[in-house]
Amino acid sequence: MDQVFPSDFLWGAATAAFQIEGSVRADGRGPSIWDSFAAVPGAVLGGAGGDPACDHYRRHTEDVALLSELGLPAYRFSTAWPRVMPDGRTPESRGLAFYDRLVDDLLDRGIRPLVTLYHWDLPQALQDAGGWGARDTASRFTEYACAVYDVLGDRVEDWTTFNEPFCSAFLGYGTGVHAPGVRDEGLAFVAAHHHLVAHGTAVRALRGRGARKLAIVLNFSPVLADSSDDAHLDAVRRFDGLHNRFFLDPVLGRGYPEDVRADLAHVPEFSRAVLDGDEALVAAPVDWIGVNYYAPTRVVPLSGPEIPSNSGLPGLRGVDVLPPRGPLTSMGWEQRPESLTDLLVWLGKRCGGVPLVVSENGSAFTDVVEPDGRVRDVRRKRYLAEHLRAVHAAIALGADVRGYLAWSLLDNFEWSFGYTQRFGLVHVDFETQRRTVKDSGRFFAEVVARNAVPAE
Ligand code: GBH
Repeated sequence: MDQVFPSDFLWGAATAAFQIEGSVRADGRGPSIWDSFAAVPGAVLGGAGGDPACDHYRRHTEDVALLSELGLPAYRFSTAWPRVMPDGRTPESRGLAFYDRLVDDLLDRGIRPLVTLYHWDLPQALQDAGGWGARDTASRFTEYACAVYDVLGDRVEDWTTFNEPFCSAFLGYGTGVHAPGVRDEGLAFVAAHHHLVAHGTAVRALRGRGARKLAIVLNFSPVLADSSDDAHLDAVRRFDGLHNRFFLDPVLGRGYPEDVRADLAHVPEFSRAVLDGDEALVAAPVDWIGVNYYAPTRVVPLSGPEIPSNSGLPGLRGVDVLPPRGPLTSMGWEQRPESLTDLLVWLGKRCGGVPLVVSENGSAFTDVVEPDGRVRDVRRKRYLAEHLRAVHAAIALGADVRGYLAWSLLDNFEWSFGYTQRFGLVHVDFETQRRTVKDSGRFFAEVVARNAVPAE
């Protein structure tokens, strides 16, 4: 029996500029924090950087043709701020022209573009001026958002401000495993707040310019524990607060969660960064919430509420993260599709009428192109099928999920893992730039064509 999706369900695939484009010096592009970070020895596996990545900047026509060949009705990509404004402030028409052509190509093929304005590639010039630690960066972001909107807004309906501010702020300025590689607990929260201020300000500005659908993309990780005694429940609450509610609640207009604020008493920089009126600013209404889901997190309480966490997550105390269980992906992430159902049902209730789109979901495995030209990625195909059934189950349970965008169209630059982790529906040979649709890609194309996933 097939599990059939709603008739207007949106299917597609996602990418991000820095992960696929390459051509980091073309057409006046300025350096981003990821160019600088990748140049630091030891920051990225294999010493890899953003060039040539998938050489998408030069091969975009071929890649749009690939989307079309797979029959995907939607494509989520990000615009690179350092192409549009090489110094973070001054528009560069050649950078804007690239996205202008890309959107036209997509529309010519009947593919709906969803634009993400920020997927982690801050212009280095703005980092030099304080980066997300500086409140001014939020104003610069709004100007950048408007510059992109003014060129693409007549053809692009869906706009998302940020991809995963959690990663950009907490991993970029807290754990330092992402660019700009800063390790400063206080700054991580200041940066997080400035992302949200930028989101709210940009949503208002774009709404004022007539944008039809505005959204933000957040990453979520359902939290599991081995017991439901008070200590375990409190550990779950703490991790969930920081990981899942910290960004969501202010966007939904509820302000920062009270319990998280209390847990953050030891981070005075945070409450100092939140000015009067900021929470109202962040609360600008959105039309949908993008949900990125990969894996759950397992936690255990520590013997005291102030003991530092092994996760290294800024602000987190009294909670350790346990190793993942069962079948893992090559990232070492747990495969647990029921957590996606739980997450979507929970969000469906919490978001009170704001529709959800699964804006990223996918898995990394080691893939090889076999002599017959096929990539038999059985495990990715299974992960995909199981997670699509999990989305279907959430809809049956009442969650308002409007679409599913697979991560990713192409194998690409997987941040600090460089080119060692492959998430694509399409295999990329990084020597020859040859693209090969994987078995999982063919499978996804069938699901999309039939608007249904085969039951187990
Ligand atoms: C997404 O990030 C990105 O949007 C995308 O660019 C990327 O390629 C893709 O996923 C695959 O990684 O919270 O410190 O314990 C997902 C990032 C990975 C964030 C797991 C949270 C857990 C580390 N998520 N991570 S931590």
